[in-house]
Parts: sequence; C-alpha cells; structure tokens
Amino acid sequence: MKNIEVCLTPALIDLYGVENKVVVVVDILRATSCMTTGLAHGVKSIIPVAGLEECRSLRNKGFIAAAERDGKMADGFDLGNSPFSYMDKSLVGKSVAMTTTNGTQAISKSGKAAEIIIGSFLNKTAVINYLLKQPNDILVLCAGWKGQVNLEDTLFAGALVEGMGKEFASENDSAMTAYTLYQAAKGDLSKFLSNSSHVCRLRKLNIIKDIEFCLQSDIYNIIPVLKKGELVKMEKNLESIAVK
Ligand code: 3SL
Repeated sequence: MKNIEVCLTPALIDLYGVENKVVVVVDILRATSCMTTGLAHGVKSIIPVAGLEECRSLRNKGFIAAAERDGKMADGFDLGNSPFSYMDKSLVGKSVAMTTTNGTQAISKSGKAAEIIIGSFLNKTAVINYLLKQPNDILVLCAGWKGQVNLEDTLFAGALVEGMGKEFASENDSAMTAYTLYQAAKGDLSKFLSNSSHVCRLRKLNIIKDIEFCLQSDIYNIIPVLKKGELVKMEKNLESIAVK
C-alpha cells in the first residue's frame, strides 16, 4: 500500500528522504499560498531560490524579484510575500524569482524527489485529488519557521492526511499528530490559529488580510509543480484535479 508521511520541519528532512516520493511543500503563511495565487492569476512561472543573493542576481538579469525575510519585504526587491501583490495584472505572463525565509528553503531541500508540488488551503482539493491518483508515496514537507514546527503548516498536512483516507497508509506519528490537530481545528481555522507564533508575528506587522486570505479553502483549482527549477501550473490530469 502507498504511504503518506509528514515531515513537520525541513530540519528533519534527512530522517525521511525524498527519493521516489511526491513531495508536497507547504508554507501556508505565506509562501506556498503566494505561489498558488500567482500562478492562478496568470504569472507564467516562479523561480524559487534559497538565498537573497541568488534572487538579486536573477533580478539583475531582468527577472521580477520577490524577497521576504522575517515577514518583511527585503530591501531592493520588487515584491514582498503578500498573495495580493501576486494578483497584479502587470505580472501576467511574467516569471518571478522568489526567496522567502522558510518556504523556498523547503523547496530547495526537496531536490531529489520524484516530483515537487505546492500545497496550500487555497488549492487543497486540487492537491488531494491529484495525490489520490499517484503511484508514489507522499511526503508532506512543512516549511515551519527557521527549523521549528508551526501550527498552520501542520494543520494543512493534517488536511492532506484526511484527504488520502484509506487509499494511503500512514505509520508515521507526525502524520497522526497533524491529522488529529486538523480534526480539532477544521471547524474554525482562524480561531484555532489565533495565538500561533506566525499569526502573532504577522499581526504585529499589521498583516491581517493576508492571514484571512491564506486560510480560505479551494479558491483555486491549480497545482504549482516544479519543472526544471521553475514552478509552473500543472497541465496534466486537469480532469483529475477538478475541485468537487
Ligand atoms: O517563511 C516564509 O517562507 C514566509 O512565507 C514567511 S512570511 O509569511 O512571508 O512572513
């Protein structure tokens, strides 16, 4: 039987291994929500890079560049990490280089996976429907915060474990933890997360609208997938990702 595992922080990724697995990278607040939003609104591709310097050098080559550190837009870049900035019509058809505190680092640690896709509440059902058809085992990689676990990514991992139902086995206590927390939280995610560390951090920066936006389910029916170093909208299996 196929397996689903949850890695609660990239700091633990070596304990799991990514080879032959579909890795779902999750950074609900806000990197993977931004990636999903951008591609859904017509951005051609997003080039995730781990470091500010690499992002800056792509900017010097003519790319639009988004950079966030500690919740704030880094100096000298074009965009920060708000999903609303990815709805701008000027980005349609463009490629955006992107670096964030945790989300893009998690992608760079997944390099040897069979496939890397991007998950968020915004495209939850599309991701679940796609994963249900996969022949490979699944690893949900939560981006967390600077090596630590965070609650919002864990809850989304729990939503995926729930979505896999009986089709996938899970002998992994992190998956069980995520599933159990999601059962307690899913009736009101905002309330459950109201004292969580990153919600408090973003609230201090007055980033309230983004939190509410990123906790909505199923507003986009797309899946970002990494192809040759760029996240693009998945084209295959469009039928299978239809949101029910
Ligand atoms: O850590 C990240 O990758 C970011 O998503 C963090 S923030 O929401 O932009 O602060």
